[in-house]
Amino acid sequence: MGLTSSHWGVYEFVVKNGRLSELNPFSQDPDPSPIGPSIIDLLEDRTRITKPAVRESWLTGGPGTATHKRGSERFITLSWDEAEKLVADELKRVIKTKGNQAIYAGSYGWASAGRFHHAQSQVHRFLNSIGGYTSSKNTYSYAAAEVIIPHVLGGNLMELLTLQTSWQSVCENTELMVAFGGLPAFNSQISNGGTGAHIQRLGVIEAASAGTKFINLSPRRSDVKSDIDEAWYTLRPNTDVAVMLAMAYQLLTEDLHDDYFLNKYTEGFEKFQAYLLGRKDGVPKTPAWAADISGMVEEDIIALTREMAKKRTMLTVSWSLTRQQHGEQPFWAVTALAAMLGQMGKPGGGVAYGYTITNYLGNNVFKMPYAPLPQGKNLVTDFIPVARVSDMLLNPGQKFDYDGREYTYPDIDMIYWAGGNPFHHHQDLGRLRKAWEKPSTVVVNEWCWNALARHADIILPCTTTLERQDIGMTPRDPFVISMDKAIEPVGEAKNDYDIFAGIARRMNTEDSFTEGRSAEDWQKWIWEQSCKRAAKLNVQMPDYESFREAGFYKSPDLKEDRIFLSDFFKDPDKNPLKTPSGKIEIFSKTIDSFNYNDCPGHPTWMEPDEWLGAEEKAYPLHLISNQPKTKLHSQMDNGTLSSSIKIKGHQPLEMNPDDAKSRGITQGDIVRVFNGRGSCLCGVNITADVMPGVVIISTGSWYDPAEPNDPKSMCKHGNPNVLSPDIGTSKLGQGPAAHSCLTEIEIYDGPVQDITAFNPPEIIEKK
Ligand SMILES: Nc1nc2c(c(=O)[nH]1)N[C@H]1C(S)=C(S)[C@@H](COP(=O)(O)OP(=O)(O)OC[C@H]3O[C@@H](n4cnc5c(=O)[nH]c(N)nc54)[C@H](O)[C@@H]3O)O[C@H]1N2
Ligand SMILES: Nc1nc2c(c(=O)[nH]1)N[C@H]1C(S)=C(S)[C@@H](COP(=O)(O)OP(=O)(O)OC[C@H]3O[C@@H](n4cnc5c(=O)[nH]c(N)nc54)[C@H](O)[C@@H]3O)O[C@H]1N2
Ligand SMILES: [Mo]
Repeated sequence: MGLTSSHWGVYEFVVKNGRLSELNPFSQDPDPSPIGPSIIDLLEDRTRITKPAVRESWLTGGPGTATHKRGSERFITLSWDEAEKLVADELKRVIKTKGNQAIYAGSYGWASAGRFHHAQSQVHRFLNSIGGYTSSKNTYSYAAAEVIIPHVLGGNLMELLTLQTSWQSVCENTELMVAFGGLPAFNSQISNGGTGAHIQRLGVIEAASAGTKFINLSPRRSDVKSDIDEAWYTLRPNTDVAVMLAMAYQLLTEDLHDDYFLNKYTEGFEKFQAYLLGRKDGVPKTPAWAADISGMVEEDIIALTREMAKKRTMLTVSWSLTRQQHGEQPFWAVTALAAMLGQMGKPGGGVAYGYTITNYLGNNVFKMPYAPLPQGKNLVTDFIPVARVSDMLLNPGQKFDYDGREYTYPDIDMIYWAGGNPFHHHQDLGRLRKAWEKPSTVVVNEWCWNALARHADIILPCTTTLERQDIGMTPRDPFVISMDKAIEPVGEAKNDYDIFAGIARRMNTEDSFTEGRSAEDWQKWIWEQSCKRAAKLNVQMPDYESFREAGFYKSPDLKEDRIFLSDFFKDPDKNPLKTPSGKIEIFSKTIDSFNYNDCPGHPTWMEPDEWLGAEEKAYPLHLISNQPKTKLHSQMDNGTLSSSIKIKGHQPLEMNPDDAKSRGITQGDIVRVFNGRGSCLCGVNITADVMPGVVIISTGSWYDPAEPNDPKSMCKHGNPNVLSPDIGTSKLGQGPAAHSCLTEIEIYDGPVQDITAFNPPEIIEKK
């Protein structure tokens, strides 16, 4: 018995005869996620990587040999001694001949919960201890918002999200919640760094029973439909901004906007007003105009706007709205709209950048100042916006724009990835595979033979959380968990920390990486530093031993209800925002001065390249690739829960009955989804919960090319990223734009395709 923590929840584990046999919900969790127990069958599954291994051509020919064979070649096992030496020598070679900036270790991704054994922290600390690496900025989750919101509200988006209006305030005050992108309740199973008690779904139910009316504006019905009676209005994907602008127009022309709020708290409204009225481009942003773009009914836009002005209204946006071309605009436009309603800073009103998207939003937690594992200093200044990875690899030396400045892509010769899976998260996987051929060497720490591991030259097997002790600790969650080691490491797997310590030893830099501390020493150090920081806020945390003994620690309750921007609202002179004007920037002089054609100085509707309203469409269906409800991204795709919803082994695709009928498709058919970038096979779920013209493939099915040597190959399994475009949201944010994607679908009548993603590659045991 013991406790373990994951991004999807805390569980009590049971071990029998050295094997994990059960994961049971944490006693403090009122709404546990069923994702957890999937790990039980996977720890010793055939997909487990049990020994260090090297791609055959790389071993025989050296760095840079037959890089087009990455992903399809067999591996030769090595001892840890040999593997550590190989990686150390290769790092030394690259640093000596090309410089540290030639190592790309953006290493984006979610890895595991647990503060010390956090793979990215480990790889970054290690590489900093040997001179640094080319890094990445922002996330795949909401990069466009991460860059635009600091211009509009100041500060940092991740910080602001933790200050969001609490569910309590919503329950007590919100009369109307208008959710662009709906309330994806399944997504709230997750919270990065660990989830002690799941609160989001219960928050929705409680608010609904207290009288909050929920409106879902989305191409898809919300998952909360089984819990509450939400009103659903469909709109074409990527057209929310047009609807928001029309609502703003309606408020303005019916004089329902709050002039006092706009004058006192915002900057540059006149310019936005001129745009709304069409003074600039001759196009008034009327509800009729927006209806034409979005497919919404004009009268619905008008009626909703009037209702919003009358009631205490919370506007909320899904993060998916940022993962589309011009993904900066929806978050800016919704902020401008909320400002016009004049309820920002009032209980239950204003704007939220998402509820139910992850578990910590609106959870009213006292923000504990927990200490991180120190990262050291990265001496390399080169970086990329994270989703520009293929651009960087394909175009060394090329210039790119980002947030008002011009930068240059470095020339990458080595990739080091630990925690994260680019063959899950990146768009246009065919293009990524071509780009992935560029560096001489790819080193990956992984525990399972997913597409990332297969595309490595040197693969180093790491442990999972259940094979090591850690502390589950994040300021976003009230529960700090003493994570126990459940079983011994499987095969020859090692903790990421020990892997890096071993490589460092061979580079004579072990001391600067480990500082002489064991993993347990570091955990104690993190705990003690955290206690000191907490004491400064008058919070007494238990000592390390008492914490370990108790199993978990719960941070103090927050006394007051958190209301987003309430200090600013109460006294904007004393508590100005961190923007140039100190106010909400509806027009931003800074952004305007960048002169970007794809991100002007105020919220603006711009047609995406791929959308349903385009005059000429190469493909007729809009593909949304949302988050998978049965797992976190690609993690445990081969587990029982994820497998349980597959259709003949393929990823399910949701489509409207009309679209199915016109193509002669019936429930459960296997279809080929295709566009100019690629194709994949899916099994069909026909449902009226998706609007006509839109299809949905959740992400996370392990990439499984029918022709492993061909980057453009069809994915047999159903990974939507073979179809999605690899373009930046704009020159400002350069975020990923997976959701601006058109496709076509036909019944698949080729030979039956077995799913091979879960067969490990051929492995030769070295004698
Ligand atoms: N089309 C499309 N694409 C998307 C999205 C979308 O909506 N549509 N969403 C995007 C979003 S929001 C995100 S955040 C990304 C997520 O993309 P990722 O975060 O890259 O996806 P994960 O599958 O969570 O990858 C985590 C990896 O870490 C590994 N791992 C787990 N524990 C450890 C450990 O202890 N050590 C090491 N070394 N490795 C470990 C896992 O096996 C797994 O391969 O995807 C993005 N991609
Ligand atoms: N179970 C589970 N939960 C997760 C994750 C997971 O992998 N699994 N991943 C986590 C991560 S890393 C993140 S960043 C968050 C992401 O959270 P979100 O970005 O909010 O989630 P998505 O599921 O991608 O999208 C939610 C819904 O947005 C709607 N939508 C898509 N495009 C549009 C549009 O143009 N307009 C409108 N109005 N609606 C649109 C669709 O109905 C879609 O189902 O989820 C987190 N939660
Ligand atoms: Mo994300």
